[in-house]
Amino acid sequence: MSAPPDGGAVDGPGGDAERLRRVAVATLEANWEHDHTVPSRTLYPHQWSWDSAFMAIGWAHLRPEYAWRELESLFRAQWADGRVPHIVFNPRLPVGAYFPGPEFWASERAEAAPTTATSGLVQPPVHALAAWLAYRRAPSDPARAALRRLYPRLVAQQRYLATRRDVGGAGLACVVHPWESGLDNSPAWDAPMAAVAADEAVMRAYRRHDTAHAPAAHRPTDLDYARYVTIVASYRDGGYRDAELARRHPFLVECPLFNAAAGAAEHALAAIAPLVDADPGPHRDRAARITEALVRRLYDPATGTFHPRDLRAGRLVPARTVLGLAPLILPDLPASQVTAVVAEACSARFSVARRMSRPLPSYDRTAPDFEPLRYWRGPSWMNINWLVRRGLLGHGRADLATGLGRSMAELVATAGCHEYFHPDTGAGLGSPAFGWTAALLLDLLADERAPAPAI
Ligand code: 9WN
Repeated sequence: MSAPPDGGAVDGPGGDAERLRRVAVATLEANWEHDHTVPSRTLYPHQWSWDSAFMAIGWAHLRPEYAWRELESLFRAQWADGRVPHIVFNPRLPVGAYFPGPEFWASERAEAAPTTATSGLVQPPVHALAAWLAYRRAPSDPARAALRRLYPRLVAQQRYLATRRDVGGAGLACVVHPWESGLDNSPAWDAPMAAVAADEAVMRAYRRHDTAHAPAAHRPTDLDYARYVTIVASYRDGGYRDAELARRHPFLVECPLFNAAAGAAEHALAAIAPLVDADPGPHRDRAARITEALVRRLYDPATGTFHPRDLRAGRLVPARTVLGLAPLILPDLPASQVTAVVAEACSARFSVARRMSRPLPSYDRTAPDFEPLRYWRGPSWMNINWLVRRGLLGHGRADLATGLGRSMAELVATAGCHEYFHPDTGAGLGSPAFGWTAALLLDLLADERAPAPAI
């Protein structure tokens, strides 16, 4: 698909948008698995937490009932303490379908875990936003009934993060593993990960599944994996309990994307509350507190962007990654931070513009260690672009959101529903039939036809 010369919508008279929509629909349908959507049949054949939220946003355009089945199946695996696990394992799959599998996580040994095998980590809490967007896209009595069932679970998810995970005591949740951020090997984690003592030899005891399906040069390294399993083992061996994390856990970071998602969740819950006879007031208060804490703890006026805070080292991580742009999704982000972060997005580091040839990379493209092929260290991803586009729209930058949206649609039109993309050439990387790429493309195409209001 070539860019419309007049800057018009992607669904021009050529019918490209319809072709694109069909590709997305076919991908999503092919990844549906009895009550959820797999991110990828090969690389990630189980249910992932934030993927499911993005899938629900896509299903709302196609089969709204699947959006609710998707979210409800995920929340059936919610732990008694409120955590929503980042992987829910499909018991029908053979051992070895994914590493680390259920035998490594051993969730059955943890007090708060459900009977279904899950991981013990979480992922960015984008689910309340997804539930709200799915409802708004296709309101109905069954949708409202599903919202009513989900609401207390969404509230419990937020409570878990706001209490047990507020290790820094300053009103932000911390992630205890890079997998919790969703941006596993982002350069944002290099400094805190370097402090995790791990021996690459640990990996001799395991077989990585990912490198059988994707080139090793596009994936995290063996040393990354050695640290990933070491951090999980430490958490798991303490029963995945969060008490005393500050004293004993090797990786503790306040992430701007994770906390922006938590803030957006409170805004979404405030919108949902009146539909389920609940009080929106507490959600509005919590949303305001999260935004205030994000600005106070994670914004650096010297760089004009947000950075993760490494709680063990007691400092902000200097890397300028796309995580720093995520607070744009907060409708109440103060104007001075909006201006600064939009400037960061439009800088040579991320190149957002009214007319842009490629979507945002995941990392500062001017950094010497920018790696255009390696996973979250450079490639472009649809979910992050989708979030930033929402943020731009919400802050009155429809001009930039249009440029970004168009570059996203063109990328998928050329390369297909890949997992991630080379940020310069646009070549498709990772899994070729990736769930959230398809789901969020459907949302983007619908939004281009009839823009939805912010939250
Ligand atoms: C570990 C499923 C998940 C995404 C993450 C992405 C990747 C897993 C992996 O795949 O992580 O959770 O095996 O690399 O980084 O964001 O949710 O699509």
